[in-house]
Amino acid sequence: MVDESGTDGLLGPDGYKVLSQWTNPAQAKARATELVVAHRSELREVVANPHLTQEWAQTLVRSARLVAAVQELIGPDVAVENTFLVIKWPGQSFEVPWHQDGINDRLDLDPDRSVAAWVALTDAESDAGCLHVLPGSQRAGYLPYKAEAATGAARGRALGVRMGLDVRGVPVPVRAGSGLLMDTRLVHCSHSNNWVGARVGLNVRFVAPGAVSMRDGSSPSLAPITGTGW
Ligand SMILES: O=C(O)CCC(=O)C(=O)O
Repeated sequence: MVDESGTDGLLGPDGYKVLSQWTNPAQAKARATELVVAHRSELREVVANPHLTQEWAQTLVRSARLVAAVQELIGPDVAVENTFLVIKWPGQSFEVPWHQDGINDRLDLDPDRSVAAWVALTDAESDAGCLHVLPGSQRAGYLPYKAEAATGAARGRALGVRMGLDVRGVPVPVRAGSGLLMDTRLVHCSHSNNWVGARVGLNVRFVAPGAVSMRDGSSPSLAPITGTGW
């Protein structure tokens, strides 16, 4: 198992919290239906950074309750560093490996100035490929990772953290319109969707000023949500 001697971080000992009703379930489901219709013909599974081009995502990342919950954690000035839409089609194998949201080949995020949100547009119960988390894993800090196999990388999540085969994690089922706030070091994964309908969720990395360290020394590309310090 991982060494857990580090700090609890912004989200306390478990490293995550359920965020109830950032929007109402009916509105979330209506959006999910539109996305399912738009992407059904090619069974598209991931869309990277929809907040840069798609109005629904620009609105979603500005949802008042979501932004207020993020501000409570990282302060008043908030920007989006990345978004990632995942559609898990029923019966299609799509495993997202154990990973941490705050580190990849391009950058790492200061866990005291950033937070990952996963927001559900459909109900995400255990059989529908909800997130599984390892509570307390954030205390180990960022862990070594490896690139996922080619199919996984094509799906846009290329980073896997090696975990023992016996590590199962805790499923966190949430309803449409709710979600999770996670420490950017929290190890999490999700399994395939064996429910009858598509499971749709958006991952959002929110940052405060100075949270992003780019490996090549460049400036991060951020979408400011609140504040002027950008
Ligand atoms: O939507 C999923 O099932 C996984 C999303 C996730 O873990 C991520 O984008 O970091």
